[in-house]
Amino acid sequence: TVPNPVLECKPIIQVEDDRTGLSIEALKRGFLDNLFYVQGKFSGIATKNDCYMALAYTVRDRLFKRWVDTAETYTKNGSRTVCYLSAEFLMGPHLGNNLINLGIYDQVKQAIEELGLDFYELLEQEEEPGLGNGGLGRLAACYLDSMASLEIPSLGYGIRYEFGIFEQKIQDGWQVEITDKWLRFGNPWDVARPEWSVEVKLGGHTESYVDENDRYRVRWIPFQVVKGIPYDTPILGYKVNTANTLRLWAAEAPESFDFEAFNSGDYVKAVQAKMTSENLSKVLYPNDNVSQGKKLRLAQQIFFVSCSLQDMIRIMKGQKIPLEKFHEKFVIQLNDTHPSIAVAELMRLLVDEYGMEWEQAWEITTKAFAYTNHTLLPEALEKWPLGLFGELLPRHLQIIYEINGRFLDDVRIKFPDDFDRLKRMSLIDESGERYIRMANLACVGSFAINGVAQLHTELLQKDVLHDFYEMYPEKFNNKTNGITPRRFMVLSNPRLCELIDSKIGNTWIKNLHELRQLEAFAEDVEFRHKFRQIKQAIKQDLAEYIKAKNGIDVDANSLFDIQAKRFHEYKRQHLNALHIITLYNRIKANPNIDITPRTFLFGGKAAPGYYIAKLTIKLINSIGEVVNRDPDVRGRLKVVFLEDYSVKFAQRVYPAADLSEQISTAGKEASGTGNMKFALNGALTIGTLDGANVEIREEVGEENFFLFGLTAEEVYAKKAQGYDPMYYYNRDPELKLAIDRISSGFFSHGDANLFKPLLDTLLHRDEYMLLADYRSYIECQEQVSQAYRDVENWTRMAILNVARMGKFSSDRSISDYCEDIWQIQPVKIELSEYLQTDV
Ligand code: BZD
Repeated sequence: TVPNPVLECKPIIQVEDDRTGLSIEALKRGFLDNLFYVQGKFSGIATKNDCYMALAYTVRDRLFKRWVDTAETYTKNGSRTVCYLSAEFLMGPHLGNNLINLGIYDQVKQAIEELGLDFYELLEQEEEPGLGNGGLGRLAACYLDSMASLEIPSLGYGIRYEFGIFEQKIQDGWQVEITDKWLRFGNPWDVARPEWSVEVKLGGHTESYVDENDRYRVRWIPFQVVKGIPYDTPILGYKVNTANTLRLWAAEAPESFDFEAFNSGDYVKAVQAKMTSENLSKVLYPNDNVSQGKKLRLAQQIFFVSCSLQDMIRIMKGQKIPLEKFHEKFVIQLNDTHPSIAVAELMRLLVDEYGMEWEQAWEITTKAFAYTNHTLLPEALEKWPLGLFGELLPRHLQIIYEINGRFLDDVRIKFPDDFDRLKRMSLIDESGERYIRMANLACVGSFAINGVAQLHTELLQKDVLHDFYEMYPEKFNNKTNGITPRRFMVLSNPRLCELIDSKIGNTWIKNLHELRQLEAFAEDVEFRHKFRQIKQAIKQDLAEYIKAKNGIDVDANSLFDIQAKRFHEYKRQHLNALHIITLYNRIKANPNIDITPRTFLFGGKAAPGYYIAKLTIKLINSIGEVVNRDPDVRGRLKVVFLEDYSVKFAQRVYPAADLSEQISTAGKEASGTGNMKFALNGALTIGTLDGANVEIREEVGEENFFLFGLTAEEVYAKKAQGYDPMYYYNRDPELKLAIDRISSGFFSHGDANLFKPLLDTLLHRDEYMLLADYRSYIECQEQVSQAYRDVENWTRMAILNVARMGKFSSDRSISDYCEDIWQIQPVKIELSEYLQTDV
């Protein structure tokens, strides 16, 4: 390598205070400087977006020192590093979060206000990177925040989708999808690193050859090569010097690609090839909890996985660590099976590209990977048709055959003559059309396998991954999900935080268990009063937003009953809808009935191809149209659909909830994380014994949780007996009336066909057992309504929920991963003298 004078000498760079100073004056100068030099505007003609950008750069300037020093420390120390591989990172807006984690929120707010600008308006301006669908992508984002806050060296690796999750519009009650052009005004938070680009091969065929040492080798002649360019975003820890990196790959055609076409003058053909390459990082697949089996999706997976593994090898070379120590330098967490092709890709890199023996490569690989499963739903388990797989990844197919052959030998030895077991465990499903089973590959290639809540892990062991549990019991462990209190309390609920801080100080933000000290204040009348006032004020704000956006008047004194999450039948938004109709029917039967006023709020997107989910959105809007204007209701019930639910919007919604709807069929929701965000913000939960609900109830106490419905075991038992939804329909007149009201066309301007597909699934299959749980749900909701009337006791319960949510900090989750799986310790970052700020 050529000596690099810039690296050899290390001058003290003298930086203008405008770049780093934290005084109000310095922040103001920094802002104006960025407005001038980055946006090229003077304040007279600056748009709101110019001001947002100038502010973002002002904050960015102030975090770069941490970022550079963190990278330098890790590089010097050769620190062991967690690589979190995820096809999704649902980060939410960066600006507010960075202000919180840098601890400069108040100063910056003051500086901006002194410049005569509206600080909140500028925060609102940020276009959020919606690079995820829901829980899985948001979990990855919370984990990055906690890893940085706990000073754990880590890299998040994923895809820089040009179009993130679609923007949802509601037209005539239906969901309409609009492309999410989040990069249209530029992204101030990431930095391209073209010097670290890598190439990824796709398609083509393989050849075998004998190398100079007489060894049998395979080489892959690809049909196409794609270039991956990394874009780095700094991930600040909370009140520590650590700033880790989220590295997202964008696809491009390599300059040299198809130069034949260029040379032969077929310019357009060459440019077309460039476009095909760029397609790889064009768009996020908008499905949550279902695998579509599309070739482009597999191409996305190998693309970011191969880029990331090559990047890790580059880092090792830079730190002069021999490749044999790969698993000591890195531990790679697979966020579901989406990146699980990494098992075969690392084998390929080690064996084919670096000439390692199979056995050693396998030893390294199986010590490097750990796999998190996020779902029990069969339709979400990824499997790739063998033909499709082999066309795109011919070499990986051979490697998977080899892994499978050796693995099945092990199974045979442990379980002789158990042929059915071999068929079930094989990496290849040969029961019909042949498929590669990605969960099986992840299980075989990883040293740890975890579920995301206790119940979920138990069900994995009992059912979905039972054979693997019997084969490798020592690999299995539970890691209950968590959420970051920085974004989902400090940033989103400043009023509640201020009240909490006034009683117990602010160290709970780093150690959420300290919220327990609030238990004492549940008995304090004055505290309860303040707590209630805050909730009320937040509800009022949301009511005003709804008035402006939906044109609906909602009463901030009514019970805010919120279900906000992706639309999926297993999450049972339609069970909630049946409750609304039941209350409405009671009012119609007796307009003077004494009913607790409620506002039903729904938010969430449906996968564009998921018809029943979209029809459920239409149903909710149709119910709202009728209920919201019926004079008999007298405003006691309101139904509102909150358009385009996103992280940014979620931050407004959680603090405003009285009641959190967590009503999935038991055994279907792996964990849920919205359930935690609501409860931490003082909502009570109505829920089934599913996912993390079980543990939330355990923590907050059963008297502070509204439980209903069948247990997972009862669900299985009922299915086994032959479940008949009509039995419930015929026996429960209120249920029958609710369903009949829909089918008669009452909510659809007389159209009796509109909701037929939805009702047919309910009455004839009811896979998710809404009818079986209906009565229990309705009765439980009656308890909720009664409880809400006892204002003091409701507040007491809400406070206890907040006080007892300590377990659900993602800091706790990450500490558990560090101890039980990753075997990694924190690395303290000392800030260097490299930048001198007082010139
Ligand atoms: O992961 C979710 C589960 O449904 C939740 O119960 C759980 O809390 C979170 C985090 O562990 N799963 C997803 O969000 N899954 C997906 O979004 C997804 C996306 C593409 C393909 C398959 C699943």
